[in-house]
Amino acid sequence: MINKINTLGGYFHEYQKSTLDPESFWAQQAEFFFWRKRWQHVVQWEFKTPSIRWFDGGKLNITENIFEKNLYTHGDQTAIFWEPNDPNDAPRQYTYQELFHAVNQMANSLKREGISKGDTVIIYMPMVPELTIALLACARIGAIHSVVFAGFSAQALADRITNAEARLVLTADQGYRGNKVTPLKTVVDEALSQCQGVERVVVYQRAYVDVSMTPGRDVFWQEFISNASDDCVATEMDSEDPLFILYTSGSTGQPKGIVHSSGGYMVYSAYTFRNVFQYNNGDVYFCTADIGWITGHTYLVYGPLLNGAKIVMYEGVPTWPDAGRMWDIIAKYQVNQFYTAPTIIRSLLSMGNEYLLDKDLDSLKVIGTVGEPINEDAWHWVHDHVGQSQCPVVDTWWQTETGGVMISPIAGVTPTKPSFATLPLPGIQPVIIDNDGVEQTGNSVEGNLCIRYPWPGMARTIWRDHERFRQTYFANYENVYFAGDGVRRDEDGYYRILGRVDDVINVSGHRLGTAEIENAINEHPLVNESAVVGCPHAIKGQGIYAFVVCPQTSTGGEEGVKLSIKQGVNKRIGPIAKPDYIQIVSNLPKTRSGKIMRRILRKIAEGDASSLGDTSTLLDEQVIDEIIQGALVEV
Ligand code: 6R9
Repeated sequence: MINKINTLGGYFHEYQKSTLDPESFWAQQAEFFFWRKRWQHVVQWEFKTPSIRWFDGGKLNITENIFEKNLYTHGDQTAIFWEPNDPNDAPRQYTYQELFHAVNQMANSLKREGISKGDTVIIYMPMVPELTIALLACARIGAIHSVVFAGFSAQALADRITNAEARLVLTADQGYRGNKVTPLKTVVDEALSQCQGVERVVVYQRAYVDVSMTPGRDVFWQEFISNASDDCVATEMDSEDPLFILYTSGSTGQPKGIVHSSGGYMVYSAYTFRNVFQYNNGDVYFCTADIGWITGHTYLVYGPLLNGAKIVMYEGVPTWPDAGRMWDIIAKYQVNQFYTAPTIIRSLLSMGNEYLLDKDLDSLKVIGTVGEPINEDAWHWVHDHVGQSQCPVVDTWWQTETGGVMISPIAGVTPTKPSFATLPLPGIQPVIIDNDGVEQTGNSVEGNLCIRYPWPGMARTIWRDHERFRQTYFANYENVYFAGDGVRRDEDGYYRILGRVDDVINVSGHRLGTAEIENAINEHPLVNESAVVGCPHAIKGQGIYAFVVCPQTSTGGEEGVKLSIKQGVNKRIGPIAKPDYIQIVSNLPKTRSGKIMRRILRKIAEGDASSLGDTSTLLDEQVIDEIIQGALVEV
């Protein structure tokens, strides 16, 4: 079993060990896994190129560490409790043994199809157990999975299929989320009409509705796996072989295919899961994240399953059929650890406490949050009412790129402070650097959050674009990883994340690049140009505010144009990227050299026009007055 820290003294001791001698520290953690062949070097790295290699020379398969290593002790134990969208539908369960067979059967079917180590597979599925099976089946045979969140549009899916060079897509006929039905297969068909290379589409029948099936290309899941053996020897992987690609937004238009490794990611996801949540064998753990995001990868699938955990996987949305659904699920499965997002907490909070009445939440031991800063109100509400003041709340800071939690309390061990991610986990060395590249030492300082030394779970590259990887994370400041977040270290040495310092906005915990949204808006035939910034939003954390230059709004009037801009963004990216506010302006504030002054637009969208700062480099100051007068929020 993985080392678990139990006391604050123990934490400081482990932390010190991990910084004084990181190699011994991580080698010790890696000992708990089954390696076909032991590594030769714990870590080899330099952040210039960058080149990061963990457990080099080691051979393994992550699924052998989920299954073979543990089946004799907990093969009959539940791995997945699956809760359907509709509470009246039948739930499903898998033991580790059953999951193992299902994974093997799919793995063999993929092999039969000609998929092998190093091939990429796109997964565009709803939150059903088969989604987890799909990931693990890929991992079993060394295929690199790339999950695309099932809320993304056909165009966004096509972009990812093209970039990942996938030959095979796994999807479903439909997905259910609350009272909404998503026609996933139709979206896949549309995506495939816009990209090349996909030879096979496997369709899981969630709803058994009629879908169009292209002969020779499309096959139903049941048929695809029929007659495949449920016995499949795992493919041997090098530690540094890619396990998966997951796309995330950056500050420029194109999403980045973040690549994670097999060995390091395994060690890091399992170690952080056990420690942050203080998972004990037999506990029931519930993470509300969709597997389409990194949280679902690391803390619904890999971290928990590597620890032999019992997980609850929920198909639907937190407010369906009403705002008590989360509490019903916790009571039904007697959940011990509950990991969710501030936006979900805020939305449940806003619906009132009556949904908590008579719910049995006594099983809860730990509550975790992730995705964005948690405001104090939400923190106190979840702590007092959901956790009944008995559960530590762990505010976990991390990123798609970091692979696992970086700065977070260890539940019940680290004293918490509302809205603080508190202290770094062992092995993580945060540094704060100002915009001039000067490290801010000591406490009560603020600046850009960077990390000094590699950790096993960190991303290794951007798929097919290592130069962008270097530029984004390693070029701004020398010899550190640059996270893109601002941070404050308070007088106690506690870390408080302040939000992104680049052009990324965080809507309901989901990262969206402003450039990506602008590109989508600019595709509208009547739009000349646009600038998108974040604005405060009570539930989503940040909303999307678009300033749009659109000289001819005649057809359908201004409202008509706004509606069609929203539809365009929906089609290009997906519903999460739809602007909350669209302000039509005659011009954008620009510098003499033609740069849009986003700083000013941000202030206006934040309702803070009184402190615009220096506007002397503006080409035309009048445009600011016009924008302030037409602002859609109070300024
Ligand atoms: C895991 C995940 C990463 C960005 C990150 C930061 C924000 C995540 C946070 C947080 C404050 C927390 N973020 N956790 N901000 N407190 N506890 O969310 O990955 O989707 O890649 O987003 O989310 O801005 O840089 P990802």
